[in-house]
Amino acid sequence: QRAWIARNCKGLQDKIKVVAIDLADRPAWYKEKVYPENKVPALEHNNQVKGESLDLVKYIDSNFDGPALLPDDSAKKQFAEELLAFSDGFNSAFFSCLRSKGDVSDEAG
Ligand SMILES: N[C@@H](CCC(=O)N[C@@H](CS)C(=O)NCC(=O)O)C(=O)O
Repeated sequence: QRAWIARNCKGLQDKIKVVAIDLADRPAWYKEKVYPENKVPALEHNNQVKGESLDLVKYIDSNFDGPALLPDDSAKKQFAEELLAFSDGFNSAFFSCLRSKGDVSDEAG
């Protein structure tokens, strides 16, 4: 979703086509021909396929037209990186709690 939001915020709806993948029923071609990691999101650009949503947000910001998503000021940029890293860690912990079958109250806290 964050890569999709980055694409939309930059107004790239006509330049980056979204192909929805049903994770419960992944098509074989996705792993075989597009992204061997078989995860979403992935972006094909200039005959190369890249993954990792946070990297894609930065890649889209740097390699496509549209309003800048990150500030120019280096201190603000560093703070933005910290926020992104924090939200990434938070998301990972949160989803690991959702998938866990045991008591996750400590981890969730
Ligand atoms: N760190 C990766 C995580 C990618 C990821 O785990 N995507 C999930 C959907 S949100 C996925 O494709 N899951 C399928 C699987 O793990 O097999 C990113 O941020 O892009």
